This record gives sequence, C-alpha cells and structure tokens, in this order.
Amino acid sequence: MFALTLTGLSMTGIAFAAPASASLAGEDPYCKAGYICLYSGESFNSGQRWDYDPNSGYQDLPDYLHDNVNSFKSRAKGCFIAYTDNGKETRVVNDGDYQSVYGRGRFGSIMDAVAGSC
Ligand SMILES: [Ca+2]
Repeated sequence: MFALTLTGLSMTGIAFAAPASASLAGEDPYCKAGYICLYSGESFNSGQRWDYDPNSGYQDLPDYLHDNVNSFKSRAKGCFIAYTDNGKETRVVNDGDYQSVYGRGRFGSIMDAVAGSC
C-alpha cells in the first residue's frame, strides 16, 4: 500500500519521483514497465484501469477516464493533455511518477488525452 503525504504538492505538481525501491525496480502490480497506468479510482486500487503504451502515440482517454483520472502510475515517459478555455495544457510524465490522488481539482479532473511526448 502506498502511504503518500500530499503536503506541499501544488495543483500543477504532478511530477515527483517515487523513492527508489525494490518494488519499482522489479515487477510492479500497479503498472508494467513501459506503460502509463491510469485509474478511475484513487490509490490505484479501485475503479477501472487503462494501461497506455506511449509508443502507440496520441490517444483520447476512454470515457471512464475522461476528466476522471483519479490516480496514476507511470513506468514510461509521456504527456498528459487537457483542453481548457486557455487552450491545450500539458504535463510531462516520467518513469517513476505517480499520484495516488490526481482528481479533486488536480490535473486528472480535467485530463482528456495522452501522448508519447509533449
Ligand atoms: Ca477536459
């Protein structure tokens, strides 16, 4: 189980490195190496999961994740995309990044698409 503190995280701060640990170096039950795993539920353990391969290029989010990415774990480099009144907004995501709570006004609550790079 992941015990994360959200103290000090900004609304836009999606990218923080996961601590180096054996669980990330080896098989990770939450996300395979090379994929970005998006969850409609928080804490990677509820709702529906979608494993995105950045090599597949730009993809609109499935309906159940549209404006509804509530947690994610990334084992690859990629880009999160939202279309807002201000135009296209992006967030770079790197191998090892994760958020156990990404909705509740954070970027996951406005996210529309993913891509291999921003
Ligand atoms: Ca949106």
